Amino acid sequence: MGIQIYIDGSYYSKENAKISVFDHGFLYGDGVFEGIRAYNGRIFKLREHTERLYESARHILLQIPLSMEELEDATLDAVRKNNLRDAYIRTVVSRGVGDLGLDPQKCSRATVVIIADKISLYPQEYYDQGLEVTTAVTRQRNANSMEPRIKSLNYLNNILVKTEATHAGVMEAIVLNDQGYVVEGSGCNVFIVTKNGELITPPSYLGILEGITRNTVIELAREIGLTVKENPFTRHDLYIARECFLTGTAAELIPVTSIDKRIVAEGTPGPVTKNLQEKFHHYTQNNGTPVYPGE
Ligand code: PXG
Repeated sequence: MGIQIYIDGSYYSKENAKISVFDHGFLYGDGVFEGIRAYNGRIFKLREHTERLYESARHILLQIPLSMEELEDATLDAVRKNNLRDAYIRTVVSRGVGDLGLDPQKCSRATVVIIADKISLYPQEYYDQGLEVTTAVTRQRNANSMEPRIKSLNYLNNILVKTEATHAGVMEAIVLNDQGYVVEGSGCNVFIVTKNGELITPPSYLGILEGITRNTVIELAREIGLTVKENPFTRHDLYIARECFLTGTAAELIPVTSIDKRIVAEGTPGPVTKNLQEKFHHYTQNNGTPVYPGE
């Protein structure tokens, strides 16, 4: 039996999990989402993801027809229903069915979808040897028009960035904002280690999605005594960094060993990156909301 997908309180097979073409999520990208992981039978940072979803929804005046607790229960249930221990969970809340006009008030009820599936991991060699990346020509969308802190269904900018990476023959591209500051990847956050041994990541006010993996890595880094700063930096700082890595729910913590064909330091993952990878792995295996009773 294939996976069972939650739509508005009922479960459907993959073939039958369908949404109306009049849903404004489809017509306009009007909605919000989360990508969440479960490790070893526990959902990682469930409360943080749920809060971010509700904050994104709040900004766009989208009423989620469940309380936070109800949505968390539904998320746990969707993982349980599919007998998963390690999972990738995609929660989508779209504006719902309306007419062909823009007006969200014509949509009477938001649609809630939870897809819990097996994770397709990045190949192990990326974690061990690191990724080659490029910097994208596409800039970050301006926070005055579409705030990057909203995890909305409008991911076209990110898709264009990902396409640039693919065309360059690499897995990920790093995005700058309209002022030339480094912000993030197409679906991940960016860190560098400077020659002073400091860990730097762009501050959220520059226009980034404030990653939950990012925030966890900042905490873990501080616990081991590293100086962590949320400071703006440019492409030049990327090129002269001693280490660089990406973080995200899908990527976890992946070293970057080449940027626009410039080798990062020795071209192999550095000691700070490797240490944090290990700390992060340990953390994910031992924290989270249990999916199965008695665990
Ligand atoms: N920035 C952006 C733009 C993202 O979409 C992150 C940072 C990292 O945030 P978290 O909370 O996951 O640490 C994301 C993550 C994928 C994928 O398949 C990733 C994301 C969304 C959709 C797909 O890599 N978001």
